[in-house]
Amino acid sequence: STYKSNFFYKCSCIEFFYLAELIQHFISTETNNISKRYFWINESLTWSRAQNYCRVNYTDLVSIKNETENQEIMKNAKNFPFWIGLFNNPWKWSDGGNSKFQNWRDEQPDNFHQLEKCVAFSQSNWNDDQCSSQNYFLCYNSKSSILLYCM
Ligand SMILES: [Ca+2]
Repeated sequence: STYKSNFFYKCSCIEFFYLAELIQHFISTETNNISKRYFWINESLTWSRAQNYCRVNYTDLVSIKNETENQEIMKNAKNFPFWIGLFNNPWKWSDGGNSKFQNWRDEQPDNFHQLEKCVAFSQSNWNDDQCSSQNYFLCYNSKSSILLYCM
């Protein structure tokens, strides 16, 4: 007779998806976004169209929670300026993150003509800009690559 290991618990699809969700949640919250990947979008859109594009095709516009991410995002930029997920002074991140990290350019944000409610990365720091401006942008994807397999 063949030896059957019971190390592999045979679970139903529902259980499996639930388990995968839990693991994914753990990866994105407990670890330092190990699974976060950045995607440069070489298309000029308004801030809200860029946000929508990222939400449909990836997770969201990038959020920048610390200097490490700030550097990482700068490395992924192919052009400046580009939209990031910060908007609507008092500033909020599009993905709901509540990081206090900020990297404003000198004398910014200036909310020029009271019309600047969206934030673009320009060169090495940030500037508030009109949301209707068309900029390139950077999306991120936090989905981990957990293989779903069930019978
Ligand atoms: Ca400005």
